[in-house]
Amino acid sequence: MSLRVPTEQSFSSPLHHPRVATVIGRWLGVAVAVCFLTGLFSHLQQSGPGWLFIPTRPASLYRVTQGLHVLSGTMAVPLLLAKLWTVYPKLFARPPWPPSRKAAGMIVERLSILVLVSALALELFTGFLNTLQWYPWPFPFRQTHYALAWIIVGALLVHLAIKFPLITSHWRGTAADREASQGTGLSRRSMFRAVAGAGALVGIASVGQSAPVLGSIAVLAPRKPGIGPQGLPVNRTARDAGVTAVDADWRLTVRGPKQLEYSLDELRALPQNRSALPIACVEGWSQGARWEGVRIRDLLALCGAPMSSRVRVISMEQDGFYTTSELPPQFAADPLTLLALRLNGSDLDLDHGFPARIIAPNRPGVLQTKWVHRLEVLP
Ligand SMILES: Nc1nc2c(c(=O)[nH]1)N[C@H]1C(S)=C(S)[C@@H](COP(=O)(O)O)O[C@H]1N2
Ligand SMILES: [Mo]
Repeated sequence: MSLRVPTEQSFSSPLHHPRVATVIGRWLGVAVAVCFLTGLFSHLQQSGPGWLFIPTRPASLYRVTQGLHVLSGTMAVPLLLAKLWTVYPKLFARPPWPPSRKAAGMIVERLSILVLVSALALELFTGFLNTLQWYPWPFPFRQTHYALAWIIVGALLVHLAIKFPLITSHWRGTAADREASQGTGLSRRSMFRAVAGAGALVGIASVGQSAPVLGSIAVLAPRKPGIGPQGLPVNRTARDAGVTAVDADWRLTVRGPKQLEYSLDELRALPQNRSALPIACVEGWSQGARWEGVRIRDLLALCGAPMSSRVRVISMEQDGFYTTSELPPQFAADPLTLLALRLNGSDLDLDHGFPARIIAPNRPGVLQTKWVHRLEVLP
């Protein structure tokens, strides 16, 4: 038996045709673009650069963008696999010999594809594991995820530029394309249906984590709507956060022009307001809930601070990524932003941040700080 290294021509299926790569590439391109833009929005919200004004409306904006982020990333996985299958015979194409400008171009192209594919595969894989709240690696997830996103965008632009002539000539199916697709085996149309079907299937199996109507079939969703204390999922329990029962000498401190201190009963005696707002976790799950508590703007007024103040929120949790957060002025002043004491009609469960937590519109879950015991008005 002789072993022969295959050449590009050894793969005769018409499904390796550039027209197939173009069609699947378009779908993957849409998924990557949606994922990138929504991810950028999430990153900017969390890093909060001073120059950026984030509106507080629509109140559910972040819920939608982050739901789309996780959905498009998840759906990109089968699309990427299909795209790779379509083009892998190219791996066996021999560079022209002797070395020429064409060969050099081919090497640059190969390198850009190597970077693109490895960065995208790593991004999608670690991103998906992150939705499962599994961090089996030593590097900081968010920074790495963000850096990889830019590498992907850069490599993708190079890839699109190199392939531009091929993409434009196969953007529409031509008679020659259809001719080339005649063959035995799976038809091109069946392949497109199968790939689109696989994308739709993983989408439907995960979208229920942010669209409760589909919650019951969300087998890929680690968090199911409605499941958790007070009918709301918990991201980090009090126990994991090292927060134990809160006793009677608990006080909320508000530090502004005046320094104020409130016991829980005193907070309950202040004017109470209601907000219907979602928790929208960066990991993709989200759910609306009914909150009740004291408006942050009322606390600003009570401590003599101007309405346009930035507020730092400090948790009783000692160490962890989310022990503090900041409310930019438009968030602190928004009438929907509460120091919530109640959820869905009863006192907060300890896991949801008892005795007091932040809830604000259009805000990533990571910034909805639980177990708040101190507010500081920033100069
Ligand atoms: N102090 C503190 N607040 C926190 C967290 C935390 O780990 N510590 N987790 C945040 C995250 S990631 C989310 S999604 C929401 C979830 O709120 P819930 O557990 O009440 O649903 O709380 C946020 N507030
Ligand atoms: Mo979260």
